[in-house]
Amino acid sequence: MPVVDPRFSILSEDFAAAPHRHFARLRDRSPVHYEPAIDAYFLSRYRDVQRVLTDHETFTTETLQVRAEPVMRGPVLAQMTGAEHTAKRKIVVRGFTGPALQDQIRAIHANAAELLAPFLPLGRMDLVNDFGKPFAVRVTLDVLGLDKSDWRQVAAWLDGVGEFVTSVVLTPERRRHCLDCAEQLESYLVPVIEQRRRHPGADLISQLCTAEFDGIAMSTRDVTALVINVLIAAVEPADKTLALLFKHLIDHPRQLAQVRRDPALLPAAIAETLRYTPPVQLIPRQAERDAVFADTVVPAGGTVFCMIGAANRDPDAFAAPDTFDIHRPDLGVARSFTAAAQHLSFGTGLHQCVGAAFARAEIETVAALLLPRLDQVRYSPGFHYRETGLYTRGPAALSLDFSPVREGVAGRG
Ligand code: 2IO
Repeated sequence: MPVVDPRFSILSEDFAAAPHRHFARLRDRSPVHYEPAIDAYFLSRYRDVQRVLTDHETFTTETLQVRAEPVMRGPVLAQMTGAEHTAKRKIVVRGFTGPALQDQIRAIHANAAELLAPFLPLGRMDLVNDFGKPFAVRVTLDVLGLDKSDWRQVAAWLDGVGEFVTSVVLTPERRRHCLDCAEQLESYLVPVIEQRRRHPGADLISQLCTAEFDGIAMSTRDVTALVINVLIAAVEPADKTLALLFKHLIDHPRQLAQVRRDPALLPAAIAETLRYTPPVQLIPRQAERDAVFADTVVPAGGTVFCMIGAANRDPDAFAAPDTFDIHRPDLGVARSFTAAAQHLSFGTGLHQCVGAAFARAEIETVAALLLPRLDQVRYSPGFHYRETGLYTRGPAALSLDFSPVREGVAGRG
């Protein structure tokens, strides 16, 4: 057995304050770190994480039955297998690529411009709470053809759903609250889904209602779960990725200047942000049978958490992994948003993120809109940077100052 500090815990405040400070020690000294309080194994090496996410026979997504299904109100894509998974995944892919994605980019641009406008003359904006969070919810509501004016209510329900799926520990009280949120979200969605089934439009909910696989249409329960899946997956990581991109660029002024000069570098800056600080830090799997990693056995039935942040900083996968470098040759920018991505921030294997192309378009469109408008962008005086979350992780806030834009000039260009 490797020598480990028995007092060290991933559930400690020390780890929560700065997970990346513990990654190297975990990879070197405790690559299969067991947490007795939650009976789960944490894997931190790139090759182990990659193995877990691609060996679908040994590591299943069955744990989502308890980790997701209760708040998704039905089975999500990631927990499906075989022909059902292939067929439904194709339907969702179609909803987020090609002509559908082109429409979505228009919605992304319009929502971003509208939300940004009031802040431009002020010269100050919290990129997380003033912009990123409302933006992500509103865009997703537009894509689904839901009423944008409900965004605050939907955001509150999604907080509960997100807390449930991303919890590492959950008290009975919080669990009840999360389930209440999910039930209310379901009651809000079901009448809309039934209506779209009768009168389909061009939105994603209508596509899900009318799409067929093996000649069978999806039930309302299936569509509800997929819609809640899309809502949480599109909302939860979006503000984090955007804020982390700006944080890293502000902290690396030379790279910020390069991206400003050459916006063609934006995809590399986004891909490197995803590698360096993945907004989704953990991906759970369940061992179908005993699995051996070096000198440790994960027993059949055991829960495994893939530590994406630690894997993405494994020196066996990336040179100088703790350096943020948009020019790193081992990033493979062109592949970074595809199944061949080198970083593991969209997962890998059969269940790799179906929304990766949408995520790229979203962050790219918004960053390309913000960068030229946020001239002289810097942290607001007295701003204290802090990240939260073990499962999904990002800045609690990102208060930025920039050169105020005179009214009337905003929105041009
Ligand atoms: C809803 C963690 C927000 C997904 C999830 C149980 C399934 C799946 C993910 C991401 C991001 C969420 N898992 N998206 O990790 O759809």
